[in-house]
Amino acid sequence: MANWETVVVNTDLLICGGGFSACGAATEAAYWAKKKGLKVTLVDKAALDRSGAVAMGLSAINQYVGIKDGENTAEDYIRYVRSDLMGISREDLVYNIARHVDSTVHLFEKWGLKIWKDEAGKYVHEGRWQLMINGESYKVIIAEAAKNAIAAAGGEIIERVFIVDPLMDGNKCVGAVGFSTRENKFYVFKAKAVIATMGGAVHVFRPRSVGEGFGRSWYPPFNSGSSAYFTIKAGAEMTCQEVRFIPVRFKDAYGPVGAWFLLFKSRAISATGGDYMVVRKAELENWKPYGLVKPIPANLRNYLGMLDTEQGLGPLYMETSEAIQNIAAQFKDDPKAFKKKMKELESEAWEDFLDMTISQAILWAAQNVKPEEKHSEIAACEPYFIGSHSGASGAWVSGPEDLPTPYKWGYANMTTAEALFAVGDGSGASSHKFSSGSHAEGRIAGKAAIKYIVEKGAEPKVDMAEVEKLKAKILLPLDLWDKHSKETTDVEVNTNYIVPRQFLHRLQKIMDEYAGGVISGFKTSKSLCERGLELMGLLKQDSEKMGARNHHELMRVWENNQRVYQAEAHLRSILFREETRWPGYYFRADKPKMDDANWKCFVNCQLDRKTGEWKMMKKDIWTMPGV
Ligand code: SFD
Ligand code: AMP
Repeated sequence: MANWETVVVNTDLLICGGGFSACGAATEAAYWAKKKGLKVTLVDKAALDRSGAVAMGLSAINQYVGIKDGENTAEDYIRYVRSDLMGISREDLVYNIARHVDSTVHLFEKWGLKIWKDEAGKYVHEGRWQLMINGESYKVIIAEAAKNAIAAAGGEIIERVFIVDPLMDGNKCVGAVGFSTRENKFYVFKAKAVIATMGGAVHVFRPRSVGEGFGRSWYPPFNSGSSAYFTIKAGAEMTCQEVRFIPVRFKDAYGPVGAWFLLFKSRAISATGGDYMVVRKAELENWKPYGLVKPIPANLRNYLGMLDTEQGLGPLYMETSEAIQNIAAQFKDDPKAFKKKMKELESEAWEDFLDMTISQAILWAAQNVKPEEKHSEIAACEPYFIGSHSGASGAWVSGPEDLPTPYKWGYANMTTAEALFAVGDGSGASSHKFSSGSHAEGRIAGKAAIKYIVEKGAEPKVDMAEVEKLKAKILLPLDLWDKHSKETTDVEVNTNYIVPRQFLHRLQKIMDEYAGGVISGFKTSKSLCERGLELMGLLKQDSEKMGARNHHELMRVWENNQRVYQAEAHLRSILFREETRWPGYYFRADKPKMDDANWKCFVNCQLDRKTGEWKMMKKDIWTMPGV
């Protein structure tokens, strides 16, 4: 076995991940931990200042309810999420986040985030729930607050350590193991409670950007399903694993569309000029009641565009120039004011991308796109797993203590594995939390986890013999490389190992062709899922044959292994749900209709840690009384 030092870290609370929800958890937990003399440790695979989905910054805060000013209520937010997810949402969780998210946004502002204000000093809204920000340094600001809180409480932040597996004592999570991506160090974290918040999963499906564009995606390619893997491997129940997210984005550089649709009031059109949201309105009848709600659910918006594409009406375009001209038109009688407004709109258009998807601005420049003069191509992306945006996959977590929810087993956001909490992209069925809601949910879980430790926390019992076995398994790819890489002239062609990139392509091919990826027009069926699972079984056998030439490739190996668990949970859940509920995300071609009578329920799944068998379950939908 590779001769790596074992570093043991003892802590009370372990936060795995350093993204938006982790920063929320750290800020809140450190506050309570300081009062109780407890230690909080946060571990991130990257550097906290620029890790996770918000690494590049963002141009909007997508969840702000505005309760203080009477703009909306938390109940309004429940209605929005319920419809947008075609009836499938954990209303207790959505409510809990919605009632706390505004205070999180106010904290962001206090910490230095610039939120746009109008002349009357009110926040500038992009849409009903979204606020415009100058957000290039969004993550740096939020990370700074988390760092300060942990430092003030005497906690620890460990960067560039990749968390692999949970440590379990029966059904209780007692820590985690991982490895440094820079040094020859294997880490063992022993904890009384653990929060799993390592983002969603990207590159499970083959991306549109392959070859020279490989690595480009809308969601960050470095989020590889670690949250899902961690909670699945802990034996926790998972939910909505079939609910992937496919966003429509500016094509090839994945620039977000929200500001265009909501702030600039732009239309999207087909190549022949038809506005698919208008032309195809009748299709929405087939998906009622959700199809008739405003705003039309994200998957249905996608679906109408996809119908155009399928019928040869692509490419689709965002009518940027028309939108800009429409806004500036109010100044048409004053040439000076018109020119000024046009300049302002032009810079807002570029800033939207420079704040969060810089490559889109670069692509615009490369393709001579002037948004005020020329429309720009958009397309549906490859599927992602993101419980915090308009997807819903994640762990099944306990609801808030003060609500009459049936899904409650003690502590808010605790999974069905004791002492293991999940938030952000890691917790399921509570969509539309975005950056602010993820942070708020992190705060909720941070506080609950400290409460758990105070009331029930016991010294973690860690079986060090098991840890040694895990260490050998996790470092095996380095051994394979060392032993066999000199046997061939091309180190990437070897009968004793495959390199992580080859394994990743195989996984992506299975998902793309059998689970409804881009190549299959997002369509799948029972037979395709079954064949996909068969091939996945063979791929899993080869997972022990990945070789790694250095720390970086060792991380790639484990990212791949984690993606496989997310992929399998997805295939099994799509297979289990015998209907099509989210056209535009995926289409069960053999069950092309929504079936509320049998399938208006959550689909949950659970891996038996001892037998390796998956259990599939239906769970009832609970609606908030009076909402
Ligand atoms: O418009 C390990 N999001 C947007 N949210 C908004 O509020 N406004 C926007 O404008 C947004 N847009 C947007 C968004 C995301 C992206 C990528 C773009 C545009 C281009 C969504 C939010 O960003 C998202 O909801 C939250 O960030 C989710 O928070 P969280 O904590 O669940 O995930 P994370 O922030 O990605 O952090 C993950 C962390 O885990 C670490 N990690 N650490 C240790 N071991 C491992 N094995 C690990 N694996 C991962 C990561 O390093 C990171 O720290 S718009 O398009 O919608
Ligand atoms: P996006 O850039 O697509 O991630 O969108 C940012 C925010 O705007 C999210 O809250 C989306 O749900 C919302 N959004 C995007 N497009 C639309 C639309 N056409 N109608 C209503 N809401 C939208």
